[in-house]
Amino acid sequence: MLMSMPGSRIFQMALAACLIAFLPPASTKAEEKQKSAAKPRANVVDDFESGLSLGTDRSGIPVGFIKFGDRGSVVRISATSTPPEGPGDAARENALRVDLNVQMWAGFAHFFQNDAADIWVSYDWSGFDALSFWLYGNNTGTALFVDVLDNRNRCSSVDDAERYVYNFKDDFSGWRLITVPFAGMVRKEVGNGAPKDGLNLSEVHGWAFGARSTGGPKTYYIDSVHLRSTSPHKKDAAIGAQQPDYPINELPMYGLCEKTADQKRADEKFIKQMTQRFQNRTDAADYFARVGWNAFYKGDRSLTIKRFNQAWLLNSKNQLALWGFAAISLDRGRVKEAAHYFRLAIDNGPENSNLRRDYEDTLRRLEKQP
Ligand SMILES: [Ca+2]
Ligand SMILES: [Ca+2]
Repeated sequence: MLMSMPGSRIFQMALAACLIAFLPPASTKAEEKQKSAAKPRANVVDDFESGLSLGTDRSGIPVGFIKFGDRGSVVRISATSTPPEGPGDAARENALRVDLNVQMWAGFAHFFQNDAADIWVSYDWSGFDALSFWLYGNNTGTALFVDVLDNRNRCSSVDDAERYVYNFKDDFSGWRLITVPFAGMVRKEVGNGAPKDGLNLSEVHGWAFGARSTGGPKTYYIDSVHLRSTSPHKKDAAIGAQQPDYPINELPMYGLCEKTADQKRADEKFIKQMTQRFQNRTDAADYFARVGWNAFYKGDRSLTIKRFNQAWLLNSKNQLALWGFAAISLDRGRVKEAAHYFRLAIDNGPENSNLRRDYEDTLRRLEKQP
C-alpha cells in the first residue's frame, strides 16, 4: 500500500487532501497520556507481585529478567507465592525464588523494560544512596554479589551498560535485609565496551544478583528490592520516569549516529529506489512525511518516527518531517529537543501559523521547566 501508484492523479489528489488533514495540532492526546505516564513512582524497584517480565528490545537485546553464568552452572528463577516465612514479611506475598548450582559464577539480572517489554529503559537513581532488598540466606559462606547496570554509550545497539558490583557473603540463615551502599560499589570490567565515567546513577538500566561457586544446589529468595536515601530531605524521594533507549531508527535524524557500512548501503539503495519511483527526492520525502503523520494520528509511534526519518533521509529540509520530529519529541517529553526541531521546521519551509503557534507553546513550556 505504501508504494501504490505514487505517480497517479488519484494519488496526487489524495496527497493534497492528506496535507490538509494532517496539519498537526498544538497538543495531542498521546502527549497528555505521556504526561500522566511520566509521574514518578515510589522507591520500589521490584516486588515480584506481577510475575517476571521477559522480552527483546528492538535492537535484539533481551530485556526483563534474564539469567547468566558460565556453562557448567544452573540458574532457575521464578516468582513464588509460597516463600518461607520470617521477620520482615508482614506485607510479603510473592517473592523471587532463585535456584542456583554454580560452578564459577552465575545469577540473574533485571534489565529494566517498558510495559510491552520491547524497549530497554533506565531510571534516575541519583537521588538515592543505597539499594536494599530482603534475602533468604542459607549460611553457606558462598560469595554473593549484586551488580548495578549503569549508563550505556549513545547510539548503542548492544549491552554495553557499565557494571558496578558489591560483594558480600551468605553468612546468615533466613530472611535478612541487605543494604548495598552505592558508595561501596566498585567498577566491574566485563569487556562489553561500556562507558568508564563512574557510577553516575542518572541512567540505571538494571540490577543483578549472583553467586560464585555454590558447591551444590542452593535456593535463595529475594523480595522488596527498593532504593534508600539516608539524608532526611531525600527520605521521600521517588524513582523518576522511565527513560527509554530507542533504537537508532526511532531517534529523530537517526540520533545523528555514525551508521555502519551495511546501514549506509541500505540508505543509498533506498534513496535510489525512491528517487526513481517519485521522480525526485523532494516528492519522495513529502510522501514519507505524510505517511509518518498518518501513522502518528493512528497512534503507531514506532512507524511514525521511522517514516519521518526516511523523509529526512531523502530531504533534510522537509518541513513536515522536521515538524514531525518536534511532535515526536514532545510526545516523549523532550521539550528542549522539540523546540529545536520546531525552529528547524520554521527555518526550512513556508510560513505556517499552526507551526509557529506550536513552537511558541513549546517555548513557553520550556521556560516553565526547572
Ligand atoms: Ca513481594
Ligand atoms: Ca557510568
